[in-house]
Amino acid sequence: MNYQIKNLLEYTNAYDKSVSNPEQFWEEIANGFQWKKKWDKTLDWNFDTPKLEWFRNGKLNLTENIFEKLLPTHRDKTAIIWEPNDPDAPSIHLSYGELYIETCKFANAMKAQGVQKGDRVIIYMPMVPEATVAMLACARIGAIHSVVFAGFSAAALADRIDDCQAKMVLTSDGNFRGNKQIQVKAVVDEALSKTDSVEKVIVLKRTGEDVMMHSGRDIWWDEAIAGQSEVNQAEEMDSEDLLFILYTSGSTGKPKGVVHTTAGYMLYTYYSFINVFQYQEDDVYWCTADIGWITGHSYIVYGPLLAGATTLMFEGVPTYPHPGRFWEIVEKYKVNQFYTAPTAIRALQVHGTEPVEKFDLSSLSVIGSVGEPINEEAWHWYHEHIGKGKCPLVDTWWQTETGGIMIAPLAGITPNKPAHASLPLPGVQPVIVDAEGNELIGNNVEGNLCIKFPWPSMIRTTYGDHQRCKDTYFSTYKGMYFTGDGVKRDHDGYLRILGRVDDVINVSGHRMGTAEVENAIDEHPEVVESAVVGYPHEIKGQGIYAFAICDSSEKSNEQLAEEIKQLVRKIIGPIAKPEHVQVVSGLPKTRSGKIMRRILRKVASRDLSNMGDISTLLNPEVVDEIIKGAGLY
Ligand code: 7RM
Repeated sequence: MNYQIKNLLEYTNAYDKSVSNPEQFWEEIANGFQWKKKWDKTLDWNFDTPKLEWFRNGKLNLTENIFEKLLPTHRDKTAIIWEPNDPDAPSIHLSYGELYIETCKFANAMKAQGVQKGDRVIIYMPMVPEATVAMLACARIGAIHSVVFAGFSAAALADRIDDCQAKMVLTSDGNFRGNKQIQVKAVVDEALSKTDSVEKVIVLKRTGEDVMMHSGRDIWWDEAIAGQSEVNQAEEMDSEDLLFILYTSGSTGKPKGVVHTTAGYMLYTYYSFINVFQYQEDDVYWCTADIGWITGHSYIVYGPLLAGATTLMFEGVPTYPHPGRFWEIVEKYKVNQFYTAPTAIRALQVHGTEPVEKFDLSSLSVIGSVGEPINEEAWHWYHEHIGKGKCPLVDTWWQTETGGIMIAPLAGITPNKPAHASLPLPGVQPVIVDAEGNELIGNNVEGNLCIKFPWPSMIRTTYGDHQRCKDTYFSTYKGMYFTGDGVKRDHDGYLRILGRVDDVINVSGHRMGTAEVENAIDEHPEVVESAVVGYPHEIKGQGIYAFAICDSSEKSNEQLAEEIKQLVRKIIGPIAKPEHVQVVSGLPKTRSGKIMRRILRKVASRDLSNMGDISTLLNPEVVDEIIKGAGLY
């Protein structure tokens, strides 16, 4: 694999070059791709406007770099392995040749339904190969896809359709998720009753349930592709033409449409994929994310396929029909690289090691984590019981806005330190700044994480509102991209992400990252997961309020709470001892597993006004329980 770093010296050299001559560094990688016409300026930027242009006037089509470039050598290689929700149902193996045909047919079908270059297409689909086909077909014809997680409500879907004025929606009749069957098409119908930009809906038959088909608007997938040609001339795209929009919910208000463009995103997802995971030609790679998240875009679909990898797509959930399902799949397909989220690890940790030990995980060579800070206990459990102590664990820090992995170990090459994302990838220039924006240099410093130089897959704008992009990311610190995360550079020079900066608690003038306190709480043998927030405290400024999920204990909640307080006192010190510990059965989570601290902060401050939208939560029902448990009813 070209441009794959093989040892520490190569990493250091690549990194140094990427800083001293970033343009030349990325040009060399860009030269390995197929262009219809080469670019005339590699990079044009300023972080004030902000203006971000990579490979100006280059012409290409991303999918030609998966198909036309790779088919001569990869036609019969498996591109996608699909494992269905039901373990007894047949799996699917799609070769690069077959994926190409499916993509072309669907590209032609969309065109026949009136989609043109530049049109927005919403993808609201289950985790099936057709969802990947849909994304690639959009890229093929120059339509801009916006994937919306198929568990979102009609209101959330309608907001997104409306914001980007989508012309088409791709969906299914229903979805299977664990033992649930979700009526997806009905949600689309409801969303479309609130918006008016959508002209056509293409519906994949997945569950076979009865659905309403609106005549003139809705068409079955199979009918749409019937008779379509198996070839399609790829649309010529500019480097900076939009590839996709992906919405991220801000803490309040409208969701932001993060915009990614063609060439830079292509380069960076490819480069980061082969280097972080150290993918080798015959490996089977599996990322458990949903394609509705950036992780699914960059590391199920684009990065792996651009690298000619075999990427596994799983329709179901980790605990169905049993809590060993992930490991069963690893054994079944001899998965080599496995990439998941700390929240999934902790959920499986609760079931002990028995479901793990039933399966042969010896194929694994790299395991990865993404989405939130991974606490040390979960890190060690994952490393020891899944990685058997021999697999590098890549803790990958990045964001929807960064498009690809920014700070992470390169598996087996750069050092692996528990709960540390460690070192930046070549091309990434992180800086730690204090509240005034002064750069903190040297080791043993802690502050806000910014990036001071552009990288190819960075956010270009927020769709339809460039000012919002500027205000959110480029205004806090002049001349820098602000990530919103806190970070520490430890005594060895490795970076540890401390979580969102708005999670920082300040107790009597002592800054404390929520992750630090949570790590201590999680050391308690009966704690499964915890979340801490600050709340206004008369004397200390802020006090610490902890929420903890505890497992099958014979102890009372009061006893557990007291033990947890004493444990934190012992591990971090009296300053970090929570004022309150509330034992809960669940924490409010977003669909990608991030704790919605906003809600916990409200409860902790005993203020239930303006709770905001909780409909996008995975488990809105726990909110009531938490409010009651806090004695607020
Ligand atoms: C890929 C993704 C981004 C936010 C980010 C962080 C947190 C993600 C890690 C992490 C600590 C990690 N995109 N985050 N990965 N924190 N260590 N390895 O998750 O846009 O959905 O979220 O997630 O706070 O800013 S995202």
